[in-house]
Amino acid sequence: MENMFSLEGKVALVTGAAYGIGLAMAKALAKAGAKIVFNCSRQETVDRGLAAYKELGIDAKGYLCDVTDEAAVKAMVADIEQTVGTIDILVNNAGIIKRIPMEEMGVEDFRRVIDIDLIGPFICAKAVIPGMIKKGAGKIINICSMMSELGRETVSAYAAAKGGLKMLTRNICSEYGEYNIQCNGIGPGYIATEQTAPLRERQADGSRHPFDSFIIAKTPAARWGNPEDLEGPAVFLASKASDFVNGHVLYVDGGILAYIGKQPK
Ligand code: NAP
Ligand code: GCO
Repeated sequence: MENMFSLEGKVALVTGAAYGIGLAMAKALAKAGAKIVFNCSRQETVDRGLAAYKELGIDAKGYLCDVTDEAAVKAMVADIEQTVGTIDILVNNAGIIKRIPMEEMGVEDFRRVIDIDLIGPFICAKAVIPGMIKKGAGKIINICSMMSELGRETVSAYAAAKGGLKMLTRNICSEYGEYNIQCNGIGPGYIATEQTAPLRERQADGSRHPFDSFIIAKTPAARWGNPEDLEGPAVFLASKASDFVNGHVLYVDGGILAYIGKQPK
């Protein structure tokens, strides 16, 4: 059974994996035996990630590469294939959110979120698929969201991107399943990272942020997720254990999607 989850000899590219959910998943993939490569769009974040992996005893390779820059992504993948090996596992984790009421949101802001959260995963998947076809196997894991299923105020661009990412996941499954490439999604619930920090900020009187209380009431687990909650799902979808799982989005949300929510006291 253990071998089923082994990633020994595999090369995993985890985009945006300098901290947060990406770092946690990369750490787990490394623990299962994978060689980790990651990229960020800012040098200081690449450096932050390299220091974090060193601290964890993981010999990761970092690239300065914006996932929306197709030429840069192609060059990064070519360099990885030359210096590390064919990419066996791609985790499309890099992503941003802009919380702006739609009627106030500029089209450039909307476009930037779509570029990073949807077109970036397309660009990265397109770059690694030829190598996976040549190798006769591959795993692509797209990091979706609750917003792949649900909307809420101020996140129109993000929800549109993550909804699209769910369908891109299903389409890669449909188009490349015959090459033994499995493409699945992970849909994290509300996870305590820098991206959601504004939603958890303590109020001036020390009380919980209203959104924090809202999420606690909407989650059967009655807690925010931690990046570590994504470790097992990532190893499962990256390993032989999921070779017949394709086009699926695995929600790791503490049960939010199944629950109407607790009646406020
Ligand atoms: P985070 O803490 O904001 O980290 C995002 C990472 O992506 C950073 O390393 C960032 O580094 C990188 N990144 C951003 N834009 C990039 C670009 N254009 N090219 C390359 N790298 C880029 O985010 P997180 O909370 O860990 O979330 C990670 C993923 O999970 C995202 O796709 C997010 O949408 C998704 N997600 C998060 C939650 C949650 O509750 N936190 C829930 C569901 C889904 P640079 O800025 O230096 O590029
Ligand atoms: C928000 C949050 C969410 C989370 C995540 C939920 O503002 O609603 O940032 O979008 O990031 O995507 O799954």
